[in-house]
Amino acid sequence: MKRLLALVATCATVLGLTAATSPQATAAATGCKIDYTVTSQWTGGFQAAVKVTNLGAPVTGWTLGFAMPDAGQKVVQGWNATWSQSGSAVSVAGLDWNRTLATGAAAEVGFTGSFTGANPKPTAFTLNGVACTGSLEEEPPPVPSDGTPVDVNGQLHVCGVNLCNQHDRPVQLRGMSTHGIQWFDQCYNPASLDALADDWQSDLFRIAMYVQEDGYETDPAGFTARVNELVDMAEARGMYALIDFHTLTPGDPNYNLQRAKTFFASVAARNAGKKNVIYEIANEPNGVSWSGIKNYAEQVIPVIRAADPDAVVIVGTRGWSSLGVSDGSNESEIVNSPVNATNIMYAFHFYAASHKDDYRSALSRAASQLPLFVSEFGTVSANGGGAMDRASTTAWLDLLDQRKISYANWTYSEAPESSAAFKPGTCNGSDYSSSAVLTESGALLKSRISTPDSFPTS
Ligand code: IDC
Repeated sequence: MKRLLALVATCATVLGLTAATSPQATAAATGCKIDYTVTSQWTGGFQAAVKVTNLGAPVTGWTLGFAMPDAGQKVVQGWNATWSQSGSAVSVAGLDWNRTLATGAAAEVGFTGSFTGANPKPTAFTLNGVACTGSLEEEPPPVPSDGTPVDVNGQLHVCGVNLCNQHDRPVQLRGMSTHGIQWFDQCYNPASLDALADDWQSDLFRIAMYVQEDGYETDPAGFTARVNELVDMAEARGMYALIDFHTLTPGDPNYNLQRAKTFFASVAARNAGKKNVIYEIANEPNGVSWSGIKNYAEQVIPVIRAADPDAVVIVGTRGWSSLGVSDGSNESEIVNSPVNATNIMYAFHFYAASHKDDYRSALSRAASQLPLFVSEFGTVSANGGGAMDRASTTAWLDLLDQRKISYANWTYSEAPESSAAFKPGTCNGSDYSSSAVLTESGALLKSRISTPDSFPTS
């Protein structure tokens, strides 16, 4: 017995020394759990999601290791971490914004890979060198709640940095934005809205009403009436309607201040009794300071509140709704000088092929301080075209899901550009449901939006 104890003591000393000299000495994880899912697979390639839950002490910096059992398996591109592979060993290091993991907290990373033989699940997962032997039990899939998104969630409000439902619990709305309704009005009809609600299981329908570019300013009464019609069509299908006053050029929303007051006084009075309406007062301010935007918001919000006191209002941010990042600033200008109003959120927009890790860091940082709503984003470049960036889009959507940040994708339309969900010509027909009418971006967004919601019901 004595000999055994001595042996244990020697081992402990050796282990202690090893820990003290290892580079991960500060990160004392004692265990971890892995959820590994192949999210899609095609000939020779696949995409996988890896969720690592830290079951040990909090870590401030982590490296996830695993082995690819088949010699043909290679990581092609990874996200939400720095990825490397040497032989069969894969090493995945956390980034600035996800490097801290409290006990019980999880990081979600993903990658696309290639394979030649079989594509077996990786083995020997470790977190900072400690084996991930935590239970590999599948979590029960979220139970879809009965009823439409509006039935289940009712009147929304802002609580802390979250959007909350009628049970005062955080929710994430996932949905689509129209293109400019002055150009693609034919795409918004009973069949296309049915497809959005039923096939896409969308929670949200953003109505992009441009103000210039042949929009609202050319026919205020006509555009106001059309927006109201679209609100009703969303309501009839249990979806939230986001009324977007789509200012873009000129970028200073104050240019449209009088138009905004007239428009919002009208739509807020008309829709005050509805539970499904959210107001977005300025799409993408640009070439204007935060104080200019704040000044605009503090004049428009009271007009809305006077008619519809309890609706959530979204305020656009500096630098094309980038929280100032695209102008070389950041969220601190808002944190230090927030809009003087309650029940508001701030817009953050991104285009996945143009905006990557530095924008994700900014969003991640800002999300713990400000209520954020991604009222527009694209899977492509900021000009609405170019190649879809699957890896970056997936990284973004994983991050938004993790933070329960609501989003609307640009666009639910047949515009001849890669950001559109439908192929050109779709809106001349009546099929909005088959996969044949979807673009690459449409197919990706439909697959993300149509997964079950797990809205809290109490
Ligand atoms: C783009 C449309 C394009 C149209 C242009 C006109 O995709 O067809 O010609 O507007 O202004 C935004 C804007 C949004 C842009 C989109 C893509 O909110 O209006 O739509 N984008 O450029 N911000 C970043 C990208």
